[in-house]
Amino acid sequence: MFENLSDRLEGAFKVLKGQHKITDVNISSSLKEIRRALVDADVNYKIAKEFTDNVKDKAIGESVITAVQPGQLMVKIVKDELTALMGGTVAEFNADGKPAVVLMAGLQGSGKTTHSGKLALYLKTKKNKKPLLVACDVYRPAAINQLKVLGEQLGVEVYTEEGNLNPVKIAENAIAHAKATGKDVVIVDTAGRLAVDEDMMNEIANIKKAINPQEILFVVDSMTGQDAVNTAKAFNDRLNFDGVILTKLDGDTRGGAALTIKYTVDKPIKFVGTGEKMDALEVFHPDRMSQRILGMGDIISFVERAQEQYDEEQAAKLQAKISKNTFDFNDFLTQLNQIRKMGNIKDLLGMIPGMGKAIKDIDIDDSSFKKIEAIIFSMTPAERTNPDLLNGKRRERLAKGSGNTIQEVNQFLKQFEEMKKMMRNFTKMSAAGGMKGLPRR
Ligand SMILES: Nc1nc2c(ncn2[C@@H]2O[C@H](COP(=O)(O)OP(=O)(O)O)[C@@H](O)[C@H]2O)c(=O)[nH]1
Ligand SMILES: [Mg+2]
Repeated sequence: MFENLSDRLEGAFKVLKGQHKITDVNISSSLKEIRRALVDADVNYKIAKEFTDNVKDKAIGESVITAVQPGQLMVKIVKDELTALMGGTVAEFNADGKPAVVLMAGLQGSGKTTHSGKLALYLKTKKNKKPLLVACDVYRPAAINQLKVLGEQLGVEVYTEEGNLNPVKIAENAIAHAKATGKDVVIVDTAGRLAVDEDMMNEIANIKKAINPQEILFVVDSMTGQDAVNTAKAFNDRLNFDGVILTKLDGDTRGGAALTIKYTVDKPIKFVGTGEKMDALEVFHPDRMSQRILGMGDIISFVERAQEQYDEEQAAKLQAKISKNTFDFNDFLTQLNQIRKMGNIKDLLGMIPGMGKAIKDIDIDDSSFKKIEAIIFSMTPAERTNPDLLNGKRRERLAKGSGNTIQEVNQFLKQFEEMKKMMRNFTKMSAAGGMKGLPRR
């Protein structure tokens, strides 16, 4: 996410490295770099210019009174300004109502249907709501089907009227159905077009008028950069929407849309989509996002994500196994799955401060896990619980069975032993209450 921008900004701060004071001269080359970085991230020039003007004002004002290094000071000021540019604080998503009605609007392919599903799951699991999904993309049978499949997968009812080509009527009927069946949030998925056109705008405006939604969410593909911002403007002029869902952030290396939508239409980003899976939805936090952009990581989101998936009981068992040195390959598999449930590995690691940069060029994905899994799956139950059994002959068999080379098997087994050792040290350390417990040599 936003790798290009992160790199470029880092370069801009380097200009100030080793300088003891902010001066007109050194700050102006740093600011120029920041401005270029923003423009290359697909931020409109006028916004980029205003941004660096603000940063300059603050930097010159503060440098007189503060003793911190100019480079660090700039990072802090830029972080605060990025946060402000993206809206400053978290924008409330209001799902209270009897029922609350949410209207999804946006171009075709922006992610409306996918995010209708994600939102339903979010409301169901995190807000304890009973959502109803409504298929108002009536022109393509495949679109109705797509929503039905999602609903089934999520255990959320989907309201459809096959053959009815009047989305306004369907939406009205759906709300009546929601009332009759005790649903408290109605999420209306609509049809998009490839580009902004009058028919589409009329249709969505008519739906809005008929059902009076309390949240109109504009769904937009972040990878389209400036275009996303222009489309947002067109939709907002017509619909006066309440908030934005910025999708496909997992594929966005530049960040222009995330940075400038709020500024341009004065409507907040409420959610971001970070993947195709149904749980790849995050509430948008401007401050955490600017920290991520500046490579400071987002440890809060990381911990939250971990806590959601964390099973206390399992963790206690694991702890015991580690300290008794009986952690085996079965436990390892369980751990792998636990991590996997948390989402895209690379995104996840990128949230740890300093890690994003370190792993930027390394290929970490599901397939590296699959390799390891294949080795473990090739083991007999006895081998899985007792790694010491794995002599040369058995290792050869594992290599053949898993489609790896013998070197790869050896390497994994070595890593496994090292990891075990490390985990034991960690548990000893925490048991002894911190650094005191570090193993002595
Ligand atoms: N990587 C990624 N893909 C997404 C995301 N949101 C949607 N997609 C994909 O984008 C495509 C279009 O999404 P869809 O919901 O059908 O768009 P719609 O036409 O607006 O309803 C589908 O292939 C989705 O799987 C996201 O946040 N990340
Ligand atoms: Mg759709």
